[in-house]
Amino acid sequence: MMDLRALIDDPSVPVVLRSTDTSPFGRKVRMALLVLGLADRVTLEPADTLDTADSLRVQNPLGKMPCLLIAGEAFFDSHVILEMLDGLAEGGLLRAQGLARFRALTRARLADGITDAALLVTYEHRFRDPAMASDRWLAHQRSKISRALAVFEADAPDPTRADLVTITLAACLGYLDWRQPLDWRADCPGLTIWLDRFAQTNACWAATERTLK
Ligand SMILES: N[C@@H](CCC(=O)N[C@@H](CS)C(=O)NCC(=O)O)C(=O)O
Repeated sequence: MMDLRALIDDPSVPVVLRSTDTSPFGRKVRMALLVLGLADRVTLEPADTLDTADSLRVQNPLGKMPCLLIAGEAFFDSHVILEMLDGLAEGGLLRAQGLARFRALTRARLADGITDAALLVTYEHRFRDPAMASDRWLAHQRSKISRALAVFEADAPDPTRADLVTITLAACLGYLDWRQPLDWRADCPGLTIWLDRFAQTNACWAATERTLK
């Protein structure tokens, strides 16, 4: 069986990312591809998670994007994909070792958890009749977002770097700006500046801006 490196190096092997350009988890992967110099190797193929006929549901039975297809084999979720890409690029996203590595992985998961909670707020509005929306559930999710944002507000990573933690946090904040589950900019002035700095110094930010407004 060919190994991953050989598959990626073989231009006849298709590498496809199933994701819309609005998905915050997909944006993480797209930013990572750019940072690691792998973007040209991957074809972006949008997915519709609500379309029962979309092959995404076969590729990832959970019906979630992003999903990376290498020679037709599916790899998900975004954590797995980033780990795979990082390995291919010999550690460009996460150079830390030992305890520092697990601290960084935990921080990245924290930022992803904000995005997860924000998505649940979005879905509560999207899938439920307004009269049925649970204020208690929405408050529960918003409190996760607030607590986790406070951690980053108190101790933000270096915004001039594009690594696992900063990419994950930037994708998360971009999603909060779009979907507005709460007014994060009012609560987190430091992170507002942080995102500006990240955007100014890392070309992967502008290059992955969603086209849908
Ligand atoms: N933990 C997953 C989360 C992926 C996820 O929730 N993606 C959203 C779009 S941003 C999705 O596919 N939602 C459709 C659904 O939940 O059915 C990851 O990191 O990839």
